[in-house]
Amino acid sequence: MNKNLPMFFSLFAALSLLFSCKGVLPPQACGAVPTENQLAWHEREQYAFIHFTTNTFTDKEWGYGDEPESVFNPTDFNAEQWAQTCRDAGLKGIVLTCKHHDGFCLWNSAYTEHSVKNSPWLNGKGDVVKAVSDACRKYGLFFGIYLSPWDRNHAEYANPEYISYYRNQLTELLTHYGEVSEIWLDGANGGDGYYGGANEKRKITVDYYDWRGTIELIRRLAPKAVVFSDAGPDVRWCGNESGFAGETNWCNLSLDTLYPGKPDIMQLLNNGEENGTSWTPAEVDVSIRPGWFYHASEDDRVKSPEKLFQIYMQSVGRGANLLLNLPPDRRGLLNERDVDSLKMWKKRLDETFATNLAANCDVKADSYRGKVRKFAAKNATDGDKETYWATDDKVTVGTLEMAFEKPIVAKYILIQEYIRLGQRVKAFEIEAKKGGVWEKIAGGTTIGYKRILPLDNVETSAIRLKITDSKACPLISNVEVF
Ligand code: FUL
Repeated sequence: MNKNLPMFFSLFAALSLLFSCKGVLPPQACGAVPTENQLAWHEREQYAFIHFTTNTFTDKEWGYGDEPESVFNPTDFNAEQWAQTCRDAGLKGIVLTCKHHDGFCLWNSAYTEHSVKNSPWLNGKGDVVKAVSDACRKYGLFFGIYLSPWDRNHAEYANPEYISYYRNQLTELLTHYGEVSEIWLDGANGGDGYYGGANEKRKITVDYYDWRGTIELIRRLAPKAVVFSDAGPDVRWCGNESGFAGETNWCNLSLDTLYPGKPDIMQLLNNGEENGTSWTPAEVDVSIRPGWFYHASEDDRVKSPEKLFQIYMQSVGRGANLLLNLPPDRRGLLNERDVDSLKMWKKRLDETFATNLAANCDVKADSYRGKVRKFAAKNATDGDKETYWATDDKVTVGTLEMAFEKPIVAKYILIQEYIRLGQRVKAFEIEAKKGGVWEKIAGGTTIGYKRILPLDNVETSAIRLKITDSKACPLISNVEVF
């Protein structure tokens, strides 16, 4: 082969790319944008929370901190059953309560006696954190940690010494168990507790935890992790534990003007802020049972597959991530009832989103950026999340029309913005063509990373997405119809 050929080919490729873009520049970012870690977090979409500790054995939700270590004694502990169940249910990882408010540590921490090492389980040689992090790696799941800031066992809680204790434990967790992808900082601080025998109520000030210092430590020890708390910095709480993000859900939030007790803060967390200055997307944490921990009395109150599907639509379907809590029982296993419900939920998801009817459809837009292929309508249906349909700057409305070879019955539409350049869309409508006439069948406000809307089994030959308002030119990277 002529050795100059590869050079000709690359020159040709470069020229044709230049020609096809005709020097049209991509849009500039609009407002806050996600970091690489946040982008990776968005793609995880749904994963498990696991609440397991002495509470599982004392039948409580919040341990006081005085429970003897001897109560922790699962009879049939199997972290691989947890991981396999999660993987089979399409959950992408596990965030484990390594320490809940009672202060009991699921690993052998060098800094306390209140841990598995003083329990009868495996003669004090067991390590739940290791078992779970190993199982996660084996089943291709990410691993995350929950380390409760509030510690009702520790004598120094509310004193400066406790902050060093907390950071020492965080250091153990972030250095002994491989990569940690999410760190979950709980906001609960109920006041009373055992506190090394003091049995009293302790109050802390807003700046007690010095989160800035702790987050610096996290950044150093776990550079790929996202940090969740009520108000970020990387991921925010959605403002409720019932399983829904706002129908309007901005990933933006102004962290500098947030403070505990701010009026309407739950609503703010649920909706985000259109012009918020930080990229702080919402995570929806909800339990498959009424409680976060296992209680035999709740065995018949496991959420049904249908309820889980509804939660999925109100979390992932609204551009948030879903953190679904699965509490292992006293055997140390995910209970059969929970496993069955998860299986049926996964089946429902797989069946619902099995065939993307927009994959090979004929797609066109009323306008596209610089009239170059790189920003044309086809980029929204090409299955490549890095390409997108865009309009010219200043054009904040637009219509994307998908025509189907044969009439279809549409049940759902899934839309995604190219969030690398910021969240933009403020309002949109979905129309279907019926008997040659366009009819509005759905609509909404924000889209963000992902929006899924039901279309009520509409029979149609074409569907169009109308962006009716946007903060800047809309960038749509993906549209799918099911
Ligand atoms: C709350 C805690 O108080 C609950 O026990 C649970 O851990 C939940 C996820 O967060 O703030």
